[in-house]
Amino acid sequence: MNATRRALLAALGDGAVDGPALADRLGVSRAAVWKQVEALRDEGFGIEAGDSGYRVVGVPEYGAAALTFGLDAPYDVEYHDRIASTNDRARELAEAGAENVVVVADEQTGGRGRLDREWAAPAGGVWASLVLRPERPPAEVPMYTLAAAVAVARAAHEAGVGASIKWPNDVLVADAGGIDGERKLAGILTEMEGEADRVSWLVIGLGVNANVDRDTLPTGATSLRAEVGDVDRRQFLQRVVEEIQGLTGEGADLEAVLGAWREYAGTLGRRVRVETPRGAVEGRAVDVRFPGSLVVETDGGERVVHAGDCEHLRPTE
Ligand code: BT5
Repeated sequence: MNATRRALLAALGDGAVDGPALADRLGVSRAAVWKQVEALRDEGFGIEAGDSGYRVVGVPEYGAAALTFGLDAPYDVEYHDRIASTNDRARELAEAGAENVVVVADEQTGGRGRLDREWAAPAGGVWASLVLRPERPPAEVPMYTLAAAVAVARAAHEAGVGASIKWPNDVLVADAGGIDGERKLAGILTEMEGEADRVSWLVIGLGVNANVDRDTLPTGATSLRAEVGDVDRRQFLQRVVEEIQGLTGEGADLEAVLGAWREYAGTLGRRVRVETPRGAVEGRAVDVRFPGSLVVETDGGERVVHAGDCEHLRPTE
């Protein structure tokens, strides 16, 4: 998206603004403003020209301009109707030096989960990948995954779905018929490149089953549509991006993410089995600790797990 259009969307997001003031603010001619306004109309924006200037009265459902309009976070949006994987595209952009971009798709044909598992991503979901370049050590990156899970859980709650987080990155909804009584609503795939002391780039991939039918998803999955009906994906994704920005952006205290995570944690207090690269750890999950590790009380004492696949066990198992 070019800078003029981005600035125009930001200005219109603040309320009605007149042509000359817009031209001034954007540093372009009034004719150029008019041309951009026409282009936004062509994309489905309703823009009224009244006494007080241009005013947005209708926003398209989804897309780059729609997502940029009113977004309270410093992100550029790249939108695709269909793409193999937003994470792959985000990595490409990251490797070329991009920062603060969110790649969004309506549908993915080669969506990936962790460890190269497949991620079903039919049209109607919220499939998005953020490119960040935080000045932090790689060891702190798991906190970004936790923050993303909190952001999704919060947005789901606001949409009326009582979602909880399974350590570290699954957002689940309770359902007696699901796997272990829970169904997966969303997953997060964080990828990065960095030196020993500093992250070079970070990609946070968000997969939220939004306006999709349950029968187009793997067994054990659920969607916002199945839980509460369709949501406004534009608002939902904007909330998630703004929340991630609030939790991890400039000036944020990364450790504070732990408190927010505990609020939505479904794992704490549960019996769990975590498959780690160094074998399975089984016991009661008691806490989460900086930078995102799970503390498990086992028969052999307390274990701190940094990475792995976590399974919630039934109390009797
Ligand atoms: C995840 O992996 O949960 C991370 C998923 C991240 C997807 C996003 S979408 C945008 C971005 N672009 C990408 O290509 N990826 C990211 P993991 O914990 O490994 O879980 C994968 C497992 O979840 C699969 O093996 C299936 O069992 C299950 N699964 C696949 N698709 C699903 C879906 N849509 N909803 C719920 N579960 C699903």
